[in-house]
Parts: sequence; C-alpha cells; structure tokens
Amino acid sequence: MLNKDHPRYESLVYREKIVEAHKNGILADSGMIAHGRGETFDYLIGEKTTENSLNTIEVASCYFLCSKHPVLSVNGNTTALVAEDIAELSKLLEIPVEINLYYRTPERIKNIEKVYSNLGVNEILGTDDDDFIDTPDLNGPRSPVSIEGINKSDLIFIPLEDGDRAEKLSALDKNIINIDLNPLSRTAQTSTVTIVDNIVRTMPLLINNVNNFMDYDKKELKEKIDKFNNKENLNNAIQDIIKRFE
Ligand code: PTJ
Repeated sequence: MLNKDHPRYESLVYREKIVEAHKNGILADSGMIAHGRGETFDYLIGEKTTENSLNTIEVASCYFLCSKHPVLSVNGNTTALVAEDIAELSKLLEIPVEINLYYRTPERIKNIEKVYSNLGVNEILGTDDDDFIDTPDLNGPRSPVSIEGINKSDLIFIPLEDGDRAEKLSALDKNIINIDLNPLSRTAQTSTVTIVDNIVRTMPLLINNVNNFMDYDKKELKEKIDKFNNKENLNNAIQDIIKRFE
C-alpha cells in the first residue's frame, strides 16, 4: 500500500504500474531498466513539462491533424504507463494502434492486444494475425510492420524506444513523433518531432491540444509546423538540463 504523503508518491505509483505490467506479461524485463533511465532524465529536467516541451507538444498535435494516415506504435513501457491515453487518442483521431516490440514474443503480443481491445480500440495492428512487410535497411524484431499500418502511414508515433528505427522510417519520407526524456538518444536525434518529457505528463496535454486544434484551418496548423525545428527543440531541452546544474 503506497502512502500518499510520501514525497515521491507519484513516482512510486508509476513504478508500481511498471512492476504490475511486468507481472502481467506486458513489460519486457529490460523495460524496468528503460523506466529507470527515464526517471533519471526526468530528475534532470525537474520532473515538469518545460515551456519548450509545451510548444513541441502543440506542434506534435498539429502534425497529427495534418497527416493522412497517422499510426500509434506501442511497446510494453508505453502500454504499462499510458494505455488509456493511447486508446483515447486512437478513438479521437480514428487511427490504429500498432504493436511493435523489440523483445517480441507471442505471449506479450497477446497480452498487449488484450489491454487495447479491453479499452475499446477499434483497429489493433501488429498482432500475429497481421500481414507484415520488413522495414528497408532495418534488422531485428522491429523491422516487420503491418502492411496496412506503419507501412502505409505518413506519420508514426513511436514513444519510449531507442534504436535506429526512427532514422530508417524517416528515410522512407515518413514523419516521426517521439517522446523521450533523453534528448541525446538516437531516436530523439533522428525523429521529426521529439517531445522531451515524461509520457505520463505528455499524453493528456497532447490529447487536449488535438481537441483544441481539431477545428482549426489546416493552413494555420501547417504554419506552426513550418516554424518548428527539431534541432533547436533538442538544444533547448539540453540547455534546460544544463540550467538545473547552475
Ligand atoms: O516493449 P519492448 O519489447 O518493445 O521494449 C521496450 C524497451 C523500452 C525496453 C526498449 O525499446 C528499450 O530498451 O528502449 P531503451 O533503449 O531503454 O529506450 C527507451 C527510452 O525511453 C530511453 O531513452 C528512456 O530515457 C525513455 N523513457 C523511459 N521512460 C520514459 C521515457 N521517456 C519518456 N517518458 C517515460 N516515462
């Protein structure tokens, strides 16, 4: 039983979610290590959404609303922490959720699929019943993607992963939105839009922004997109960390 007066109560709640997801066969063993790395970077940014990231989340919502076929790619960590928000965003935008795992096993796929089907997600791709095609120049378990999903998409949301997938998907002219507390990771560095924030804070803000901008003229949203530069965004995020040491 967690004590609500504990100064790190929220952090403990999310740790408990991570442990629970591991027990339920959703989280990879390494998912615990990934969460710990995230916590470290969250400390460094002050455990709050920075002004810079608020702007980046706004830009990310504009990308979702200006794209033809966005897909939400999910793994064990994302599912453990924010499955409800992913389901809400999927329903709001009427877009699929595609399961894409680094530590892929049939059991984990089934367990994760069950989470999203229980939350009422309409289209769940990337399960073992799907038809797959390899991502060019990408080896490993993340390479096969759903022919109707990531393969066809023009915008892919890939929170909480590291590796070279963002770079290979960008090379196919797809826009990539990533959430990563580590602004130096390869995925952060090669995505189109990198939100340097904790996914548990980002998702409700992202959903609010999508709701706010839903009826805006696309031209206005594209202007916001055009003003954005991911290198500048990442430099700002790094500067925000440096300032914490001063
Ligand atoms: O479920 P699977 O099999 O696909 O495996 C998923 C993990 C996360 C285990 C796998 O992709 C992995 O090993 O990832 P990495 O290399 O640890 O990268 C995960 C990134 O997510 C790191 O840069 C962390 O800083 C970041 N991260 C972790 N927790 C959070 C986070 N970023 C935002 N919010 C978090 N809560």
